[in-house]
Amino acid sequence: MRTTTYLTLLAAPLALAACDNASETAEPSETMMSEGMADADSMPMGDDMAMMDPAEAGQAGSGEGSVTEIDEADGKVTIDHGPIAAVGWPAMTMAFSADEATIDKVAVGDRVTFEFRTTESGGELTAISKQ
Ligand SMILES: [Cu+2]
Repeated sequence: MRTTTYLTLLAAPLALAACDNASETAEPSETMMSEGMADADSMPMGDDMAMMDPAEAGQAGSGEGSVTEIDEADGKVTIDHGPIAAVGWPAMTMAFSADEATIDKVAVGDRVTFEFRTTESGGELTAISKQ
């Protein structure tokens, strides 16, 4: 009887340890899967980039496109731009925030080259010039 009790006491912590190991190995893959799905959900940017992953903010990029709209009151320049590989953006039409001096350099219909940095809500123009 003594031996049996001893083994039972030993077996219990071992079983718990085995359970812990099992859940530890299962968790990382579950976490990676759900993160992957979240990324996939936030990737399509369409016309508005509000869904962009905030972790990507602050990247610099440059592109080419056409100015389709200017909103001086809101400080926005909307550009129909081509793909921008540096930040992983497909071609799209989107509004960039821009200061007054930048806005004054362009007009609707202009073909432009521009530089920007990404922000949580999309992008902010740092330079723009007519082609
Ligand atoms: Cu864009």
